[in-house]
Amino acid sequence: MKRQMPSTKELEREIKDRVKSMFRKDFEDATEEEIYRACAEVVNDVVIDNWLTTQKEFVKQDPKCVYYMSMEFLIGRLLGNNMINMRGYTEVMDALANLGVDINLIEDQEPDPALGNGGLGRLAACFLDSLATLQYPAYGCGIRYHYGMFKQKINDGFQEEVPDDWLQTRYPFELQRSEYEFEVKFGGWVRYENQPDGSTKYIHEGYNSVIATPYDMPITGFDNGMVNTLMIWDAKPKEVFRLASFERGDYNKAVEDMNLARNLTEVLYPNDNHIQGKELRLKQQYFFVSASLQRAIDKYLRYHNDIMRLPEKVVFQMNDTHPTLTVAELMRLLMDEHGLGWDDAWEVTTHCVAYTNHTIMAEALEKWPEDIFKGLLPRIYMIVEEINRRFCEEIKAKFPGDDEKVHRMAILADGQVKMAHMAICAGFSVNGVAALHTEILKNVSLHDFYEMYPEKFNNKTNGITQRRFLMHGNYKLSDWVIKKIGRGWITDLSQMEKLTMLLDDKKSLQQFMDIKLENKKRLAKYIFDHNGIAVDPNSIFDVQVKRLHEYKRQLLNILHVMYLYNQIKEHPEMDFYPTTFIFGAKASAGYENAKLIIKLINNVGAVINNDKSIDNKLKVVFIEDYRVSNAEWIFAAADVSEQISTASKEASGTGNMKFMLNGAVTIGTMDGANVEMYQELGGENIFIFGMSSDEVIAHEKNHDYNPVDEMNKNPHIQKVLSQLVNGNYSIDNPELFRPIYNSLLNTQCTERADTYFVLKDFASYCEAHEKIQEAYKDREKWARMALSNVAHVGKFSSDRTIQEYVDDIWHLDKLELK
Ligand code: DL6
Repeated sequence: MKRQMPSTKELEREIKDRVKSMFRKDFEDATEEEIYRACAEVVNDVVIDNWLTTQKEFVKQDPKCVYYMSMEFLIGRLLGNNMINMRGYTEVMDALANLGVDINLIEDQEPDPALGNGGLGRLAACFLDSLATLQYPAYGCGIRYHYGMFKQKINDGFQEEVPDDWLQTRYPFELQRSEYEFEVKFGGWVRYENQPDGSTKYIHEGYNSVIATPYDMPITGFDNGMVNTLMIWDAKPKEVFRLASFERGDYNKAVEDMNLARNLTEVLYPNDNHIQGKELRLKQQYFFVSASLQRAIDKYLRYHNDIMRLPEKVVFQMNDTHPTLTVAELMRLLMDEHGLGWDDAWEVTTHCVAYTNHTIMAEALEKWPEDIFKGLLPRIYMIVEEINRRFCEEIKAKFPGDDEKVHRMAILADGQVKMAHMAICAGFSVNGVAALHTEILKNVSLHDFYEMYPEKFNNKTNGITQRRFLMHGNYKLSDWVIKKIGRGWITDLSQMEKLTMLLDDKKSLQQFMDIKLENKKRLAKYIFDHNGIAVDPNSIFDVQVKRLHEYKRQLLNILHVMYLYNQIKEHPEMDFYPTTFIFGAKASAGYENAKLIIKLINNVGAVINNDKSIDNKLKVVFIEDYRVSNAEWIFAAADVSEQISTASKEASGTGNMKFMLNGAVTIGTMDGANVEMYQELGGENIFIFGMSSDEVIAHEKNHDYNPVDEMNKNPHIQKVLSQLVNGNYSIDNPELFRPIYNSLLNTQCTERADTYFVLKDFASYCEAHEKIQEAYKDREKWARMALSNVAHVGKFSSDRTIQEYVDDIWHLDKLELK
C-alpha cells in the first residue's frame, strides 16, 4: 500500500520530535541545518516504506528492468523533489511556517549532489524521475564521487575552482548496501588452461582489486508510491591494510590496493563534451560497469536459472560511450563466470545493450590508447580483440574490397580502442537525442555505421521533468496553471496545450506576466545578495546559462553586448528597452579559452554596470556557481532564453526546454532540439537566426570560410574586435583578451580561425535581437508569445521521451502498484 505524507499538524509534531531525538534540542534552539536533517528523516520514513513496497512488487511481478548506465547523474537536491513527488511539499512548507521557519532556508541547507557536468548528467536524472513516475522498473548505475562538479568562485572576474565536498557530513538520502558488494579487478595477466572438454579456461592473475560498495538512493515517482533505485558505487580496499600483509611480503600490493581504492571514486572529471583520456577515468568506467553488471546478473539469477534468457528481463542503456565496457564485461561475465560459449554470450549481450550518442564533437569521441587499455584490462582487451576481428570480417563480407571502410570502422585501429565503434557494433539500438542530431549521425558522423546497420538507428528527442523545473522551481506559475487547466499536465505535459485558450484573454495574460515579474524580483534579490549588483526587474532578463564551451558561443552573446553598449553610447537618444544580460557557466578547469571568456564577460560587466551615462539601460551579470538549485530560479525569471550554438554542434540541449516551460522566449539557431521547438511553436513565437547546419557542414567541408571577410564588411564587428585588444575592457593589461581575438581572426594561432562561425552569424544575431526589442515593447504581444511557449512545451517532457524509449527500445513492463 502506498504510504502518504502526514498532515501538516502531524508533520509539525514529527519534525519537532526528530529534532529532539537526533540533536537533543528543542526546536527553537535547532540550527537550520539540524531542521533540514530532521525534515529529511521525516520524509525518508515515508519514502522508505514505499521503497520497500516497490521492491517487494518487483520480486512478485518480476518485470523487465532497465539499467541506465551513466558516469553522471546530476540529481540536484532531493528533499524538495521528494516532498513534491510524495505530494507533501505544501504540508511541510506550512508545518515549517507554523514553526516560524522558511522552507527555502531549510532546503538551502542540502548540498547539491553535483555528480555530473551538465546536460548529459541532468538528462539521466530527469530520465530516472520519469521512469519512476511512469511506473517502469529501473536502476540508475553510476559512481559515488566524493568530490562532484567543482564549486565556482569568481575572483577579480576569473573563475577559480573549489572542491565540492558534498559528503562532508552524512547525506541523508543514501543508504550503504554492504550486502551487495563485488570485487573488481585491474591489471595483471591472463593464463589459459585447456579443459578436458576442449574448451579453454581463462585465469586472471597478478591483479590488483577493490571492493565495490553500492550506495542506494531512492528515486520517487510522482504521487504513485513507486520508488526506484539509483545505485552509486564507492570503492574500498579488499583487505584492510594490515601488518600481516607486510610479513607475508605483500606490502607493496597492499599499498597499491589501498591507493587504487582511495583514488578510484575521488573526483568527477569536470569535462563537458571533451575527453581527457586519463587512465584513472578508464578505471572509473570499468569499476562501475563491472560492479553494476555483477549486481544485475546476481539479482537475475536469484529468481531465474537460464542466463540465456537474460534479455527478457534486463536491458542496459549506455549513456554515451563512457559505459561501453558494458559490452566486453558482459561477455566476460557470461563466458568466464557463467560458462557460456562465445556465440551464446554474444547472442545475450547484443540483445541486452543499447547505446545513446550525445555529441558529434570530435574531441568528445572516446578513444583509448591500446597499451593503456590492455595493461589495465587484460582479459577485457582479449575479448575486444575478438569482437573486433569478427566485426571486421562482417564489414568485409558486406562491403567486399572496401579496405578503407574496414579501417575507418574497426574498433581497434591506429593503436586505439574506439569506444563508439564497439557500442554500435554490439548495441541493438543506436539513438541520437534530437531529430537533427540523429540525421547528422546517420548522414555524416556515423554514416558508415548507418550503411551497415540502418535498422539500429533511431531518434529519441530529449526531455525534462516538469515536476522539478516547474512545480518546484516556479511554484507560482505551477499553481496558476493548475487553477487554469487542472493538474493533468503534471504527469501529461501535452495538456499544457489547453493554455492556448487563454492566449487572447487579457486578464490571464496580465496574471501570467505578473508571476514572471515576481520571479524576476526573486532573482534580482538573489543577484543583489550574491553579486552586489542592483538590476531592474522591469528590464528584459536575457539569460544564457549552460556550460562554457566555444561551440555554445557565449562569446557571440558578449560581443553583441559590447556592440549594444557602443550603440547606446553613440546614440543616447535611441529607443532601447533596458536589458539585463545574465550569464552562468562553468568552464573545465584546463580549458583556457573558456576561462578567458568568463573573464571577458565579467570585465565587460564591470565597465557597463559602472557607467552612469547609459542610465541603467544595460546591465551584465555573471552568476557564480551555476548549478541545479539556482538554475530553477533563473529559468523561472527569464524573459529571453539564449540558445545560440553553432548549428549542428549542440546535440539537443535541454536548457532550451526548461526556459520554454517557464515562459521564456528563445533566441536561437536551428540547432539540436531548437529545431523541434520551432516546429511546435511556429516561427512567430521564437527568434531564429544564423546559418543552418547544412551551411555550417558545407563550409567545414569546403574550407571556404574566412572570418576576416566578415570583419571587413561590418564596421560594428571591427569596432568590437578592436575593443578586445585596446584595453577598453582591460586597462591594466590590454593584451589580456588577445587569445580570444586570435581565435576569431588569426589563422596562425588556431587550426581554423573562428571555428564556431561567431563573426559569420553576428549580423543576423544582432537583427534577431532588434526584433526582440520591438516585440517586448508590445507587452501584450510579448505575454502571448511567452504563454504560447508554455502551451506548446508538451513534447519536451522527459515522460514522453521515456515512453518512446520503452516502446521502441526497452520494452519494459509497468509495475502495478495499488
Ligand atoms: O543529451 C543530453 C545532452 C545534450 O542535450 C547536449 O546537447 C549535449 O551536448 C550533451 N552531450 C554531452 C556529451 N558528453 N560527453 N562526453 O554532454 O548531452
